[in-house]
Amino acid sequence: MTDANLLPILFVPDPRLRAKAKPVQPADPRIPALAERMLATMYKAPGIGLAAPQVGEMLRLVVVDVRPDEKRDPIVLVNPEIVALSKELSTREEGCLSLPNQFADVTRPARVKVRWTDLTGAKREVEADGLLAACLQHELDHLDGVLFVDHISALKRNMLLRKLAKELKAKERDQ
Ligand code: K1U
Ligand code: ZN
Repeated sequence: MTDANLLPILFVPDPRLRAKAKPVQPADPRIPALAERMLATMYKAPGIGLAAPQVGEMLRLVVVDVRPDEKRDPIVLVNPEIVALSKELSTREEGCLSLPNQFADVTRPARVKVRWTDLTGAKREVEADGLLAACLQHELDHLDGVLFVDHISALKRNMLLRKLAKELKAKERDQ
């Protein structure tokens, strides 16, 4: 896949990152090519996940590969849903391709069960922990307009958002 197929990633404060995405209709013919372009964009970034609203497509579609440096093992999730969350919590540092160079410790349920439809139309389910659990929750949040900064204190969030705005402005000025 050439760079021409890469999709531009939206940055905060683009309002599309705060909107709720719509369900993908069964057998929507646009989905396989969009998922392929999202995967190429995610690997190039590089990232371990990408949700369709981050590339301006307001659809409930997510791609994930939590081991991008090893043999590629992508997952494409159409209309994913969280069906169970553990009571136990876990904290890890998160970043987001829509808030470049901003990181914060985020506390979320340690384990998650997610159900989705794959590109063949089959129903799939996974019980995840560790990085995959955090990544799936982060990506499914994007489908509802929720960002990782919504899971941290208002003080840290405002600091991080101000820092991001300053860095993006400087980048624009330097171009
Ligand atoms: O949704 C996104 O913006 C992608 C984001 C996902 C994510 C990161 C960390 C915890 C939960 C979810 C990223 O991929 S940020 C980049 C990143 O974490 C990474 C990139 C390359 C190698 C390893 C990690
Ligand atoms: Zn993100």
